[in-house]
Amino acid sequence: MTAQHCILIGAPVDSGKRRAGCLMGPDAYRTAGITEALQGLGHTVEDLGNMAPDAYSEDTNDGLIYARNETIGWTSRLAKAAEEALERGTPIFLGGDHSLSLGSVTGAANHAAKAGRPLFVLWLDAHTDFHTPQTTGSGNLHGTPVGYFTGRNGFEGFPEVSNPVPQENVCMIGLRSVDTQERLALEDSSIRTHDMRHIDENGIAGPLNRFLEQVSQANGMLHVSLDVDFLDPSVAPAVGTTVPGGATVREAHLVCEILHDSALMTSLDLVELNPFLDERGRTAHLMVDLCASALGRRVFDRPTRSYQ
Ligand code: 5AB
Ligand code: MN
Ligand code: MN
Ligand code: MN
Repeated sequence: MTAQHCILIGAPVDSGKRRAGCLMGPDAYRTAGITEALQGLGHTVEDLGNMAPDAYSEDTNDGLIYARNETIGWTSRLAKAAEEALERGTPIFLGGDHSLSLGSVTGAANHAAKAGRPLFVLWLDAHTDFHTPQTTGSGNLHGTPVGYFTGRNGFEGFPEVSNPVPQENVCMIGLRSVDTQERLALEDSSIRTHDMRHIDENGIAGPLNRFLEQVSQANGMLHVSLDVDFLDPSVAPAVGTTVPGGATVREAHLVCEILHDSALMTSLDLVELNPFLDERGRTAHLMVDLCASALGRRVFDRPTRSYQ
């Protein structure tokens, strides 16, 4: 296994929805031993501590969109953090709610553009997060990151997306709660969507391997965004948006193990953990274990799969 330089970026973003608690996520991951787990696999770990948003004008929260300006402040800060960290290692964003991915993914896309490589995004989530501030029914921006980084209209006032991720470079797995507006827009797009029924009928490895094949053939960089609610709430209760019927512990580990064997993942988000809702740290521990699988923890070695 190749040792990597893992750069932990604490992103205590709590502005993407009204229910508070994700701001405790980064410290919960540290308490659950993320640094030690990665070091134990032979990686070097640099913890940048917790970031703060760029300066923003105060939110009034009298319109539909909740904490818009604060989220804008986070977006510009985290985009810079992603771009800088990718110069030196593998950034791992410790969330924070999913609105942090407006920043982490656009920063990764800027880096990839400078490196002359395409960026691909694997979205592991119950939701598609494909809203724009115009289509959202809840006004919660954690439901909009994919809309933003693929360059949809309607994000006036947000940092300009200089390098939108092409729709055909986005693959979603784990879907089981999609709003009508999102579904209509997705049907009109070339984003690859795999709902839980597809996983039930065909297994989770097939769509993932097909996507990784595509990443490899394009010599792409790969950003992985893991939302806690990708997992079934019975095994991962520490999340505000529980949707039954999610991935099992083994399905999630298999995804991470295959990701590791592919050697294609270049950055990672761990998002939506709300430690306030956890049961004795079990969700935080599971997320740390999944991160470890993605960075090389295994029972026995397997021959490395070549995707060329
Ligand atoms: B998450 C919903 N589509 O827009 C909305 O957890 C849920 O980051 C968004 O995936 C869930 O509010 C956002 C109903
Ligand atoms: Mn999400
Ligand atoms: Mn760069
Ligand atoms: Mn979700």
